[in-house]
Amino acid sequence: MLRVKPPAKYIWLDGKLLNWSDAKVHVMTHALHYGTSVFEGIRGYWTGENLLLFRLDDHIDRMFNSAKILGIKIPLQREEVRNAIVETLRANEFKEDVYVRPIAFVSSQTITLDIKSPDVSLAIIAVPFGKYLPPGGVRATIASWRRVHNTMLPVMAKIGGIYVNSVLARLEARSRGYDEALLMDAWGYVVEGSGENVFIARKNIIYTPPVYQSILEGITRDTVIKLAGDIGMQVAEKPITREEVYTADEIFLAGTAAEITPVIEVDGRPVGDGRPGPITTKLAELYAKVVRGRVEKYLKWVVPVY
Ligand code: PY5
Repeated sequence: MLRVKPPAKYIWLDGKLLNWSDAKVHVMTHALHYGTSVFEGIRGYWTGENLLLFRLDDHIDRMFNSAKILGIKIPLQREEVRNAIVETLRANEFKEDVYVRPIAFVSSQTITLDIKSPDVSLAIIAVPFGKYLPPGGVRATIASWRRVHNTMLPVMAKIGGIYVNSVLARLEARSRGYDEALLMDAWGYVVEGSGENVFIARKNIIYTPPVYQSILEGITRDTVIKLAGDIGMQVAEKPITREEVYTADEIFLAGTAAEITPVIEVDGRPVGDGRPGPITTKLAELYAKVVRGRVEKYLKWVVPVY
């Protein structure tokens, strides 16, 4: 058992704000055995005056879509989930950057696989959060585990069980001394990081795999595509080969946790000259401003907590 100081005061569980150490589930919980949960990861940025949640409604929409795909019913309406997230953050009185993790899970205490009319619990956890990947650049490796295909598991949904695929790839990368894994699909196209979408730049064009290549439809991915377009950069969605990765001018990972993080090496080969490139740097700087509500045009994407 963890005996360290809890990272936050309160966790929201099924309508109540509980003390961190009281937010528990039973060991017979269906989701613990079978991975039957849907979750989100949302960042909140502390500006010195307010806590701004980035693209909150898009995350809530994706969580409801994940639940629809899995076939479970989140016991609240969208608006109620939104209010519960804000309530949890206010109760914790955060005055720093945070990561919010809403999770709906099948809480039935049963051995059977059935989730026909399941009990579904909803928890909202929020913790102080800094950088997820080394901000100066990631050393990545192409994992031997392949990304699961959407004919096998619905990877467009953020379902707990699907993350075993990511955990294995990341474990492999870390155990071989790399910071992060890149995953190929069954056909050998590089499709994703373990918890990030992937972008490459070659000859001033930015490429990222299309949604039909069994990727999570990342909200940061969407942000990058829109920001790049708005500042006149060319972005194309197309399958990316391993050779294109090894010879890219720039590579970066995009995700809520990762934000925009440059990849500076893949499998011992430097990306470009081995330093973060100009396209990545420009996008990362713009992204950092946008999420902190410093760009008028994108204020629609931030939701103040206080
Ligand atoms: N692909 C995968 C497999 C992911 O897990 C994530 C997010 C993304 C892409 C990027 O999606 P988005 O931009 O919508 O966040 N990963 C989570 C995150 O919060 C969890 C990481 C441990 O970034």
